[in-house]
Amino acid sequence: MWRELAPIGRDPGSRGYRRYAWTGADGDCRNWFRTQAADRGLRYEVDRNGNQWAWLGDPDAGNAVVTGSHLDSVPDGGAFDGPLGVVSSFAALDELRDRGAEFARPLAIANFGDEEGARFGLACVGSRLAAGQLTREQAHALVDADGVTLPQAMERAGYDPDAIGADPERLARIGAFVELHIEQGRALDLTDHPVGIASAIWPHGRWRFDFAGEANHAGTTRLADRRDPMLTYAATVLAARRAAEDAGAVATFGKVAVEPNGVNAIPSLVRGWLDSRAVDQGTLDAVVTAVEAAARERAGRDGVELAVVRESFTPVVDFPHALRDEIARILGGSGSGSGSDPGSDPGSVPVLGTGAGHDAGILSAAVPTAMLFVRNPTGVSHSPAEHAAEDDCVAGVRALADVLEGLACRSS
Ligand code: HGY
Ligand code: MN
Ligand code: MN
Repeated sequence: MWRELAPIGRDPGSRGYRRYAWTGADGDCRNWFRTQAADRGLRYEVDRNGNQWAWLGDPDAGNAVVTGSHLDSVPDGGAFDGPLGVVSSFAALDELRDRGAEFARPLAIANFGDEEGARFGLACVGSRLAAGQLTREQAHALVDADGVTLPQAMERAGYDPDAIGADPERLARIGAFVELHIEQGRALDLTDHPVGIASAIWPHGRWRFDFAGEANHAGTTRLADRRDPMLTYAATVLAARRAAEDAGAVATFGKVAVEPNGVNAIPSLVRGWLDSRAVDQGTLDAVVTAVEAAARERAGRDGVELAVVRESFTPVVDFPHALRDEIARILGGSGSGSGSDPGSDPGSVPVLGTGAGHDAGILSAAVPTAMLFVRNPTGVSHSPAEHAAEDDCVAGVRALADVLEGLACRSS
């Protein structure tokens, strides 16, 4: 499975993945998913929002145990972020069949569309639409860097953009959603556990800063006469780092767009996207407020106009303790809050928070959700260098199989 998926959407130069929503690479990933479902005799569905489902048993029986993740990537993302959860779900089902497990509840494997928001700027579009956290109108307003709207992109990929929207009936079928994901950090690497359980997801969001100045000649315009938005942008990036350090949070300007983007032209406009995350809402608000204040102060000195737009936001997610602790018991640990420090109780499975967003976080508002993390020896993610050891991936499949068996199967 892994080897069949690996070449899809991989850039030969960077060796990173470019699997953006509703592109050809996304379509090839979707075909891969459908083939895996068919190969296992699973009932395949694609829902009104383009999320894919592979069912074992009767979905209408309700109280289903669902697992899965996403297949799309960030620009030049790694091979594991998303796909490890989907591949491990199919492999865990194969394992359960090898064990002769008998299912007492329906089981589904899901691929949620556009989790990374790499093309249209909003994270978790497929799961947000399903959970009613994004309206059809809001989704239709999404536009990519080439001016292609989300509806146009969906239509070109053969999907009906007017069908998208909340899907409460579908979510009502779900009794529990468990997402396996490569850890995007090194907490597990500090323990001798290849698998951990998620406790929480930090609140996080994306803000677009538009710095509007005055285009002019780089060679003939006196410094005093300039209204250069690049200066304001640069000062804001440095202010973001200071604000994050002061607050024990994170802040990143990872994407910037310059108009007209000419070497010998003072820009008319610089657009910078801030990604900021913090352990709680108050801290996150304080960081973003400080960054915006610093940007406004500098804009005033540079004669630059500033507009700030929040493009994506996910509040803190506290995974429900009952499901979390049941999973910890299945995996053989005490679990119940075995300490935020993953190494706190060596006998138990580590329970750890994360600053990375996930579909399990979005769906947590509608259904009981949980996450399993697979050890990432370097912690690197959102990079072609992202990697997990095969033994740890196998341990993840076995752990997911144990969890699915414990939740969905008759105790044999
Ligand atoms: O950005 C994130 O936290 C996730 O990878 N979408
Ligand atoms: Mn990601
Ligand atoms: Mn992910």
